[in-house]
Amino acid sequence: DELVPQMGDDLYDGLKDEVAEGVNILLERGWAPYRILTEALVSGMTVVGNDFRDGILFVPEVLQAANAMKAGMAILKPLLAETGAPKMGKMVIGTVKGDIHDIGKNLVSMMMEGAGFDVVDLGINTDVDQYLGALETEQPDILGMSALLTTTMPYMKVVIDTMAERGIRGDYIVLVGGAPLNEEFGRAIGADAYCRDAAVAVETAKAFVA
Ligand code: B1M
Repeated sequence: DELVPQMGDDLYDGLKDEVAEGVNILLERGWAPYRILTEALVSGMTVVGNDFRDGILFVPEVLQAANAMKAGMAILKPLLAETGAPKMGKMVIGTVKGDIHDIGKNLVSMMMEGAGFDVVDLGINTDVDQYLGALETEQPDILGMSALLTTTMPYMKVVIDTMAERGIRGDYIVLVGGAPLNEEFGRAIGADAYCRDAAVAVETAKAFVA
C-alpha cells in the first residue's frame, strides 16, 4: 500500500494527525489492526531509532515521533482489545526505574488485553517497592518488566532478587522485554522468559498460564 511509506515519513516528522489519519484509512481499506501496528507504526519507529542512534535525530524530534506513534496506537487499542477472547489471567507490567520509554510496554499491554489478559500498567520509572506492592494488591499471574536502556536493564535483577529474598519469586511468572535484552540476559537474571516482541509476549504468557 503506497500509504505505508507516507505514514513512515509522517511518523518520522512527528505529524500526529497525519499518522492518526493514515491508521484510519488503512482500517477503512480492511487492514487488520495488528498489521497496521507492525507494518506501518513499529517499522516507522525503527527508522527513527536508527537515525537517533546515528545522531541525525535528537530527543525533541524522537519525542514528537513517539507522540505521533501513540496517536496511532490510541486508535488501534480498542480494536485490539475487543477480540472477545476468553479470560486468560492477569499481568502487572511496568518500565523499570530510571527508564521512561513506554511505547513497547504499551504495545505489550494492548496485545495482552486483546488476548484476554487483565493488565495493570504501573507506567514508567517503576521501582522495586511499586512492583512488589502491586504484586501484593493485584495478585497477578504474571509480572512483566520493560527496559530500553543498557543502564536500566540490570534493575530487573534487583526486582527479581528482592522477590526471591521475600520468598515470593515462585508465586509469579516473570516475563521481561525491551530492545537491548536477549534470551541469555533473561536467563542470567532469573526471569522465566525473555520476550522479543509483543506477539511473543502473548504466546509466552499463554503457554505459562495454560
Ligand atoms: Co530513547 N533510546 N532515549 N527515547 N529511544 C533508545 C532506546 C536507543 C536505543 C536509541 C539509540 O541510541 N539508537 C538508546 C539506548 C542506548 C542504550 O541504552 N544502549 C536511547 C537513549 C540513549 C535515550 C536517552 C538516554 C537519550 C538522551 O536523553 N540522551 C533518553 C533516556 C531517557 C530515560 O529513559 N531515562 C531517551 C529518551 C527517549 C525519548 C523520550 C525521546 C523517546 C521515548 C518516548 C516514549 O517511550 N514515550 C525515545 C525513543 C522513542 C527511543 C527509540 C527511538 C524507540 C523506542 C521505541 O519506542 N521502539 C529507541 C531506539 C530503538 O529502540 N531502536 C531509543 C518501538 C517499540 C515498539 O519497541 O520498545 O523495543 P520496543 O518494544 C518492543 C520489544 O522490545 C518488546 O515488545 C515491544 C513491542 O514489540 N518489549 C517487551 C518491550 N518491553 C517489553 C516488556 C515485556 C515483553 C516484551 O514484558 C513482558
